[in-house]
Amino acid sequence: NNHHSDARGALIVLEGLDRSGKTSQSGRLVSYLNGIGHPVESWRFPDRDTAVGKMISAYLSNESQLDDHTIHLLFSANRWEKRSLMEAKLKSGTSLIVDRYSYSGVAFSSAKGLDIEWCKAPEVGLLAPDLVVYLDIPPEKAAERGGYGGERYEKLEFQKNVAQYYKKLSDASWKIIDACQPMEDVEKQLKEIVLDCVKSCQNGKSVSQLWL
Ligand code: Z5A
Repeated sequence: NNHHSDARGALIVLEGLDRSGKTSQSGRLVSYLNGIGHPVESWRFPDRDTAVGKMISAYLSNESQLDDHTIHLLFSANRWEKRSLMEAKLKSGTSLIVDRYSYSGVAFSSAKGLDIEWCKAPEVGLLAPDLVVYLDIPPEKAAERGGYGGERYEKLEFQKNVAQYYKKLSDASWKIIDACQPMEDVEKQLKEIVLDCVKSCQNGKSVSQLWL
């Protein structure tokens, strides 16, 4: 156990299209890190349990209608309401594996036609991830997995558009994993990348803020 007093947790974000495997892989990562004695929690955005999260959930399931700007700001608010808890967890040495974050916020809203800079603005000041892993899958392949449910964004044409915005947002620091591989292969690659990141955060590197 190399968890010592000044060690902080790592903020690790998984991004990717719907059905790319984020949920499956974050579960596996958490078991792995716990198994080697590293404190870790699995988080996801939207967090549908908060008051804001309930509004988002109703919107996604088409039970309510909202203006595109309004829902964008709610997604962002849903991250802001978790910011201080997130920071406290990291400071206390717990790593967070987060299924979707600001990049989903910007990619999905921009794909609807909102200005990308406008979309980034409310994210400024949120905690910057130590690592972003993009689970890369062609939208057509993702659509074949289990089939889309009835949620608002689960449509092939829209997912193709989202993929383009993810590309615009990505930079050289992102780790891209081919998400069409068998789950075990994706898992193996993820573990290596994530372990490196967790270790690098234990050396006192401070948490920075979006948007770089
Ligand atoms: N959204 C937004 O607009 N703005 C924001 O700020 C945020 C989100 C944060 C809800 O997200 C929607 O909100 C989402 C973006 C938008 N809309 N869309 N699309 P969510 O997190 O609630 O839902 P999701 O992440 O899109 O869906 P998901 O179904 O949870 O996908 P996933 O986690 O990436 O995949 P999975 O559940 O792990 O796997 C899906 C299926 O594929 C399942 O049957 C697996 O067994 C299978 N699978 C997974 N990996 C493999 C491999 N490697 N091979 C074969 N089969 C696999």
